Amino acid sequence: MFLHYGDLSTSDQLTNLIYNIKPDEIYHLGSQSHVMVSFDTPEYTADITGVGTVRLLEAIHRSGIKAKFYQASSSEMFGAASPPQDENTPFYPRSPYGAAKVYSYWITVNYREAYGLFACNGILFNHESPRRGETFVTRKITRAVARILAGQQKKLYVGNLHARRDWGYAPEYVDCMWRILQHDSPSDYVVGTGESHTVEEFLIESFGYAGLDWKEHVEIDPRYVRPTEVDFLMANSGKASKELGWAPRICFRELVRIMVDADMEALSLTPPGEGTRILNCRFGKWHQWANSVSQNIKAAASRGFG
Ligand code: G4F
Repeated sequence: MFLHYGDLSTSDQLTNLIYNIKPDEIYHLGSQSHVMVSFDTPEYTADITGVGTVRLLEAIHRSGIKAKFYQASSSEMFGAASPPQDENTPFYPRSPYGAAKVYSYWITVNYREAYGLFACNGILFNHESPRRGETFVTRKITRAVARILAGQQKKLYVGNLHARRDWGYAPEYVDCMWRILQHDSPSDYVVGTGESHTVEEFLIESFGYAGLDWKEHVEIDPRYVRPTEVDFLMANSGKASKELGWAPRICFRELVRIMVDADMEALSLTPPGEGTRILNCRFGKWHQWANSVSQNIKAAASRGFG
C-alpha cells in the first residue's frame, strides 16, 4: 500500500493524482466531519466537505478514468426530517456540515446522470468503534468510563442528552460501502441499524456495564450544546438489505460493550470482556479487530495521544 498526499481544496493536484494512479474504485470519505466544529468553521466546512466532492468528481470526469465513486453521505442531511428516514425522505439539514453534505449528495447524483459516472451515495447513520475520534460523543463517553476507572478523570462534561441516534458498528458499514460499489448499477443507499437511542441511554449502558453510576460522574456543559440540533435519527435500510444483502449484526448494547472493553484494555485495565466475546463469536476470523486495534490504541496512549 502506498500513501499519496492530497488536498481536497486543490483540484489540479486531485486530477493529477487520479490520472496517475488510475484507481478502479474511489471511496470519498474526506471531510471536516465534526458537526459542532462546522458551526465555528462554516466556510471551511463548505469548501472541504461540500466543494471538495465536486473537485474529485471533476477530476474523474476530466481524466477520463473509469473509476467507480463512493460518496460518504450522512444521516445529518436528514436533520429535522421525521424518522424513520430512508432514500425518499426529504433532506432538512441542521448544520453547516449537514448542508455541505447535501451539496455533495446532489453533485454526486448529477455527475452520475450527466456523465454516466458509476457514482453512488451511501447515506450512513452514525457508525462507531474503538477507532472513533475522542470528540464524538460515543467515544468521549467510553473513554471517560475507562479513565474514571483508572483514576485519570473524575467528571465527564457533555451537552444535549436527549438527542437520539442510530448507532451501528463501523466495520459493518465499510462492508456495505464496498457492496454499494460492487452492485450492477450505481444507486444511493441508506445504511443504519433501525434502532435509535438517546445520548443518555448511551451513558447508562456504558457506565452501567463498567459498574459505575453515570449520574455521579456526568455534568452538563452548555458549550457542547449545538445552535440547532438533530433530534431523532433512525434508519430504514430496507433497500440496502434487499439489493445488497446487507444487514447489521451488532446492536446498540453490543456496540457499547465493544467500545468500553477496548478503552479499558487501552489503559491496561481488565475489561468485563463481553465486547471481545461478541466479536469473536459473531465474526470469527473475519474480524482481526480485538488485538490489532487495541494494540494501536495502547501504542497511541503511550505516546500521549490517548
Ligand atoms: O457524536 P456526535 O458528535 O455525532 P453526530 O453529530 O451525530 O455526527 C456524526 O455522525 C454523522 C452521521 O453518521 C456523521 F455524518 C458526522 O460526521 C459524525 O460522524 O454527536 C451525537 C449527538 C449529538 O446530538 C450531540 O448534540 O450527541 C450529542 N452530544 C451531547 N453531548 C454530544 C455531546 N456530542 C459531542 N460530540 N460531544 C458532547 O459532549
